[in-house]
Amino acid sequence: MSQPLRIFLTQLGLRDSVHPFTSPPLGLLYLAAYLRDKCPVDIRIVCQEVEKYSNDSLVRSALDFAPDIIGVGCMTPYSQALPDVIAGFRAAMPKAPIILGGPHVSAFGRRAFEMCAADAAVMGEGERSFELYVEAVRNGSGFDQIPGLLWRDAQGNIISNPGDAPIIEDLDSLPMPAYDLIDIRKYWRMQSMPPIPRQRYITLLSSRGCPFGCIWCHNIFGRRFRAHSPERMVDEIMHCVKQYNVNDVEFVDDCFNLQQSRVESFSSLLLKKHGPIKLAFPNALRTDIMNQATVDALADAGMFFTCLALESGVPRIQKMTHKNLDIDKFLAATELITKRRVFTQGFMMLGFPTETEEEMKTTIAVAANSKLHLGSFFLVTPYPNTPLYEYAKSSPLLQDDKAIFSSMDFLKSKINMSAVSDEMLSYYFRKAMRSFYFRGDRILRICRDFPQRRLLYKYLPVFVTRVLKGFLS
Ligand code: B12
Ligand code: SF4
Repeated sequence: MSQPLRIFLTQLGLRDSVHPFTSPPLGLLYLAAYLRDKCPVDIRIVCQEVEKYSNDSLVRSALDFAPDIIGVGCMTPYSQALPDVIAGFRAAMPKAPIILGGPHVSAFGRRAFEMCAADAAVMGEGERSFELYVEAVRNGSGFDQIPGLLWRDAQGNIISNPGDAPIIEDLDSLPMPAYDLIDIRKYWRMQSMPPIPRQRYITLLSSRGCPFGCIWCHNIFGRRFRAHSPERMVDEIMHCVKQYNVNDVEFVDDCFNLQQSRVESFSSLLLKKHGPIKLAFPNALRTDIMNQATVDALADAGMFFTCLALESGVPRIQKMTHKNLDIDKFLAATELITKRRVFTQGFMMLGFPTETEEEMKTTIAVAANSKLHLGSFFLVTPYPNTPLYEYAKSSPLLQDDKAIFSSMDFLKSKINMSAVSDEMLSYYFRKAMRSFYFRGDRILRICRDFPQRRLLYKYLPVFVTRVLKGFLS
């Protein structure tokens, strides 16, 4: 048997006050689990954010491992570090090929690749392409047969292979994410997506792809919905309960509840095989397809927190953005969910193309009058490879790559496509917080339903800052 290849996988990112959240690097855990099932490899995973490594320390930690291949993933806000980090890896380990993947490269494609000196890049789902790349490095067989791969030839020319990155049709055929390659306890000491103190959770992706086609949305996993079976989901949870004493599961699907029957079968199987366990949905539930049966099934199985994405309270904008959410159904489902004392956080966006002042006021009012406990308002931000980005190209800011990278943040986007001035947009962005939180009934419901009431004091400074932001506007 050949020597195992040594593979260093890292996710770039530095924690700051704008991005105070972290969760396990599920993409790298899937890649590692898949690869080690296929061939002899020795894999190390280093999450820059969790280790609090500077770019130099990250390069040193790779050098200590002496990898044969380096794989790097990141999201767009950290992508400005890519050229330096890749140059550091290259200088320290000139023989190790460097491959990029993950959300940033999936969104920016060739432009992300051109900006740094990596050897190859995968756009979209990574398992199969990464396996093919590692095989090609091992066999010295060349990269031109790997569909959709971007790579540099010996002369440094960029080659873009035809086709798309191959995807896994049967998700149950994927091994469970390689949690054994990270110290999950380090993540438990950090704040995850739900604004609730928690310990002993894992992140679970039970499906890939979403058919809804909102114009701002990423397309990492395609528009076709593929899902794990309820059996596999329950097995994954029970495995982590046994191995890591987990008591809490955080779902990061794009649309967990697309198939109601799968949701109900999962909930009843979980209850049968394990009993209720804490379930959080910081990203994953679509409200206008929820009904009493699914709400009850999830609440009985342990759902204690969910995010619910309204985005806009205006039917014209729902239609224009292809989100097509039925606002009345959103409000009805929010009520059903909060009646079960599940803590909720709404996601709203301001600054859609052509959005007027009246429409912003409507969204703020719909959210403020809803039964949501918490509300987060974001600025509409056009990411490449989305229809919204095509629209936004009319903005002069999009001519400049630097401006694009520094603008790709939902909290401080600099690309205003709405019908109001920058000042007005900024005013309503802050006013939204005041209108949402400065309500006695909401404050009472937050105090009553917060999942860890004795720790609520920890979040008081956050609430106060949010409300004050509105007053200071
Ligand atoms: C959980 C999550 C987070 C977590 C952290 C996730 C983590 N540790 O990776 C937190 C809460 C910290 C977070 C924060 C933000 N997030 Co977020 N997040 C997600 C979410 C919901 C799930 C991520 C996940 O686990 N997916 C499952 C895994 C299996 O998929 P994956 O990571 O993409 O990995 C696959 C491929 O990308 C590829 N791959 C990944 N890495 C690598 C590396 C190599 C070498 C290769 C070959 C392949 C490869 O293979 C993997 C398996 O197929 C996604 C949406 C989604 N459905 O993916 C958004 C998403 C990734 N986030 C997004 C954004 C924009 C943000 C924020 C910038 C939001 C903001 N405030 O403005 C911040 C950024 C903060 C930061 N730290 O950078 C965007 C990213 C777009 C982009 N161009 O970067 C996404 C796609 C959602 C969206 N709205 O479009 N997020
Ligand atoms: S429903 Fe969510 S995941 Fe699906 S396209 Fe819209 S924003 Fe993306």
